Amino acid sequence: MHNLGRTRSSQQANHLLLTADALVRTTLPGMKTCSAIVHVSPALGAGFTEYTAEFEAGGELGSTPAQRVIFVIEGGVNVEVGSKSSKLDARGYAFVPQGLRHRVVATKASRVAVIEKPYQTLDSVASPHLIISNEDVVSSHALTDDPSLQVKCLLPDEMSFDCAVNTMVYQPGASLSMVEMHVMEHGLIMLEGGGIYRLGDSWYPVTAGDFIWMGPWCPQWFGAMGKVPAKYLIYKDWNRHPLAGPQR
Ligand code: UGY
Ligand code: MN
Repeated sequence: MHNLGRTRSSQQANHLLLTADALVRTTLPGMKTCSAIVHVSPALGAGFTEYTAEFEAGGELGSTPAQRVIFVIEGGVNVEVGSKSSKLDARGYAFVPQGLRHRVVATKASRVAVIEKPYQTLDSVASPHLIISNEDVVSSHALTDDPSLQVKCLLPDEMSFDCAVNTMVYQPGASLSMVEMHVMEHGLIMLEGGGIYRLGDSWYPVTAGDFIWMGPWCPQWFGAMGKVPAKYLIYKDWNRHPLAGPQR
């Protein structure tokens, strides 16, 4: 089936929308029975890379030169560090500090969001620590006092972490209260539902499975539409002086 050259995907100077019909799979070094859909990387000017890893049962990620966050969208994986193995089911996640040797091995066919970012050290601040958890046990808070927009911060609010990874859930009809423009960039995977995303000077219909990159100061706004809540996983660089990077 072809779409006569049409797609919702769009690449602009300060943002990218990738939709399911336009995704191309590749294998990254070290991957075993696993493929990657690379959504964004420094090739586009981003200070991080984000990909969806699609595992067969027993499949495995390769190593990374950076710190790594994984979030299980579907399926299950084991995160092995030394002799310890931790099982992550759907919505399970892990933060692995840069340089910590580990394995990520799927226990069944799985889809996992992977975010990797070179760590920016901070004088007199200890390195961040390994985290193994599940989104279900993280408490949420309302954004800008709007109970219909709930945020869960998956990483601790500590200066040792140079990035934030959050989930955001919008009830149908809920929206960001303002058009945001900020120094941080975002990588975003729509997990459930959909709505309209304003990026730059364009408004895009978006749905579960879409990926969005927003560059620094990309004007952004989202309104949830439809009969089910819209939910996304969102990354941003965080806790560092603007003159400190990121290294691109
Ligand atoms: O954390 C954020 O900047 C978030 N509110 N941005 C967004 O949802 N586009
Ligand atoms: Mn934002």
